[in-house]
Amino acid sequence: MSLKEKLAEKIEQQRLRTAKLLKEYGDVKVDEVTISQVVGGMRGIKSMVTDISYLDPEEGIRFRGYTIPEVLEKLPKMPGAEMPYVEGQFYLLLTGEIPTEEDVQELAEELKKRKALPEYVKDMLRAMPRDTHPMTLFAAGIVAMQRESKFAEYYEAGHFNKNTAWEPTLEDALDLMAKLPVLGAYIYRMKYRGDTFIPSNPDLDLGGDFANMMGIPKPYDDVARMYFILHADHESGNVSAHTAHLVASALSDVYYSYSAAMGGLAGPLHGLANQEVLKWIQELMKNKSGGKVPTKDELKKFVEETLASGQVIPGYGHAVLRKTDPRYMAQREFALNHLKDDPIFAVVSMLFEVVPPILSSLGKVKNPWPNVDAQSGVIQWHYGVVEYDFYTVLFGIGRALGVLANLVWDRALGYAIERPKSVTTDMLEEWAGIH
Ligand code: AMX
Repeated sequence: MSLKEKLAEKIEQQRLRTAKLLKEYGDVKVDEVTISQVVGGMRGIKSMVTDISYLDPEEGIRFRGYTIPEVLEKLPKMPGAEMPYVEGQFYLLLTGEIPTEEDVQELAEELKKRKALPEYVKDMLRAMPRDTHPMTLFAAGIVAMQRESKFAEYYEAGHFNKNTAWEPTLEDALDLMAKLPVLGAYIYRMKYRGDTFIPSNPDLDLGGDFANMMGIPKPYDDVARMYFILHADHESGNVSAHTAHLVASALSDVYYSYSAAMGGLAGPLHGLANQEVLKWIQELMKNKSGGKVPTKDELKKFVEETLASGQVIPGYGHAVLRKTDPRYMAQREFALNHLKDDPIFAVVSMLFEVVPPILSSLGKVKNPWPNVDAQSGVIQWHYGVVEYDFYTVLFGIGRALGVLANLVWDRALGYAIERPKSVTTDMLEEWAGIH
């Protein structure tokens, strides 16, 4: 059964479940909302649906019900690879099923046909100032390709129909997913490698071809696969996923939606944190320990100084998680195998011992444990991707796997345009009994 046929079958079943919930149980209460949630970024309010992933505060992310160790173990791998095919993760997120090797190959072939980057995107990127942030180039490249949207074409032709709208959305999702690694590598080679581009190799899988286009030898293909799989999704309330869902709820296509999401991912409290971690560690090594691995006492002092200056410890804490991020642990395992002698990894490991007790002692940090960003930058640096600014682009390529799967399902289930209600401070004071 092809991916599209499989999805059609799953969508039909899921529509029945959603329709029943709406028709018979629409008035069932899901949550109550407090003033601190309304003022405090809607934290924790249960107000969205997604079956692509679920973030348990204690256990971390589950992709379609599977934990990270399960995903890394169960998804098909190519002979000799340490990490599964990225295409397999995309298939899992789209359909909810662990693909067979054949399913993966079919999807990989589909993506290969779609990966050419339009020439006008390259021209546009080259016309932009070279000191433009790579996330700006990435978001601009995505929105520039909006003219390719099959959903927009379908809508403009007057074909919009709630039953079929997911089909052109799937086409767009496959097109964009195929092009994002090419776009990312193009930006990298243009900006940091003096316009020396390496063409895509049609024989390689998504992770392998990304490493090829970046110009980085093995095991960077496995690093790319791991990075994209781990960053694929983190349920739907985070800034990038929510932004894409919100924009798409206006029936904007995936190009508009995903480029908007990238604006959110570029923020320091979201995707930018992975570059902050590395910057912070290198500043410590340069200024405090003469370029060497610091002692535990030097490290503690640096952590305390950072906090005293009013800054957060990058890579630690999370809005939802309350334990060490399993994405941190998966990357740590890889680093323990491949980066044993890397001095920055030595500091990352020491921070894992030093930071949590200090953050806990502050009494206000809800999660003193490391998140994904505490570990990912050091691995990129080790393999020669030393341009911090680029790390969020890598995050953006990976995050598309989950966000695009969600957008297909948003259209399939006919989710409504988002329109939460805002209130005034006067109203809050009145409800609080202040007046
Ligand atoms: N260092 C110092 N203080 C921290 C902290 C950290 N790593 N994490 C949280 N705190 C502080 C908050 O600043 C807040 O202080 P305040 O009351 O004085 O403003 C207090 O602890 C309570 O915050 P919280 O409820 O525990 O966290 P949050 O949900 O408000 O914020 C996050 C979550 C991630 C923004 C925050 O932990 C943080 O800034 N961490 C560092 C940046 C980072 O690693 N971001 C990456 C997140 C993952 C991702 O999206 N890629």
